[in-house]
Amino acid sequence: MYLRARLFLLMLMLLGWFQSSRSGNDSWSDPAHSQSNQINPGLSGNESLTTASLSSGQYEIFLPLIFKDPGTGPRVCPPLVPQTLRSLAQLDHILIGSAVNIRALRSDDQYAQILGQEFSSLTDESTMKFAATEPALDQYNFSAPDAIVAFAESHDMQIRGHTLVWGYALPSWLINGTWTREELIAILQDHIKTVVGHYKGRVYAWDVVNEAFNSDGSLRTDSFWMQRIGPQYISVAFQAAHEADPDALLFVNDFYATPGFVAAIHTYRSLDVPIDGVGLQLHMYNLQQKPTELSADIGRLEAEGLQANITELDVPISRDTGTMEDKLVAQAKIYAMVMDACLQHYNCTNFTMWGFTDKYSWLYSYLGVTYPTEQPLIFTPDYMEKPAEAALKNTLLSAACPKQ
Ligand code: 9MR
Repeated sequence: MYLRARLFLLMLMLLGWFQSSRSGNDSWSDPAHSQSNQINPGLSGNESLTTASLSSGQYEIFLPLIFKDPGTGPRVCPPLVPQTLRSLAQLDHILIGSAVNIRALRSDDQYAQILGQEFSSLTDESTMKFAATEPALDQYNFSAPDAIVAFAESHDMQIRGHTLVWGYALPSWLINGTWTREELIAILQDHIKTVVGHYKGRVYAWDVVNEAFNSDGSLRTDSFWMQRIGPQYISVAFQAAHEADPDALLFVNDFYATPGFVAAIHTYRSLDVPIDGVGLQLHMYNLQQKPTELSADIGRLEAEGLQANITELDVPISRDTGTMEDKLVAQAKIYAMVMDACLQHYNCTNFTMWGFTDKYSWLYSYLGVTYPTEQPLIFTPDYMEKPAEAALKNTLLSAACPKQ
């Protein structure tokens, strides 16, 4: 079924072997690109992520290659209890992440403690966006994201930067100003270079462009950037981000990876637009849905040599019918199925949820519903494990240690 992907993997393995035999190293990691090891510095020895770098036009793609041995599993398979999510995810060579609410991080000690303990990747939910980082032209404010980045670093967590170019979260000076197209291109370039440059070497991956595409791969026309700059804003944004931090992985973050969408990304890459991966948001509103398509989506990206990250998973339940118990079981199944789809593919390297505790979720204000009617995440408001959290742990452990 995944013949193309397997052939591609084989090609990468041979390339890695060739590189390692040329350099005389036992490991396949490419020391010239510390980004590869930065993906999860907690790994070592046989458990390390290994990378190959591929030339694609004028830039290189760095792909963590994840080697699983379903026959024997890793050397050490721990009991499920008392493993953390991040230690189990490490067995499967992926990062597990959460979006972070800055107010909660500053005011709720238990929130901070669980976040640092359970997750190996962190995404700033709001404070890296345009309106927050450049509230006035050429005046930048990094105090909130600096605090989040410092927290992540002190807990050995990787940071996904979110997001540089979006049609929302824009400052009024930008929207209401009178700009020529050339001035807006310069504003966009300056903004991206300043923000990415500020976090150079500290943010390992950026959601450069957010929600820019329709499902058929055409560009959305309701975006400020599309309306004022035109389609070129995509390449302008990626080039600026790449110049500011050539080692950062650069993502398109969107809702899907349909054939049309992946074909569009393919075209950009063939024009040397430095796109390393696609973030799949996955706000999954329908408990009855079977994310069976997801594995195919990730596989399509894999066949293109693109990383796939799950970037914003949450599973709202308030629109569904049934008892609360049924809904929580159905929710857990969806979390497990998404994780399973991610673990099936070597290019799926980061599994991030849009928060972790039902104490804080963007969906309460968005849907106008309160807890417990809505509860889209994996911990209760008092930080107890929900069925979804247990399902994720079981899926992670059984993928890494199938004989247990
Ligand atoms: O969850 C985020 C919310 O707190 C912010 O107010 C909002 C606007 O900045 O953005 C929300 O996050 C969005 C993310 O950045 C992009 N994908 C959809 C997310 C939910 O709206």
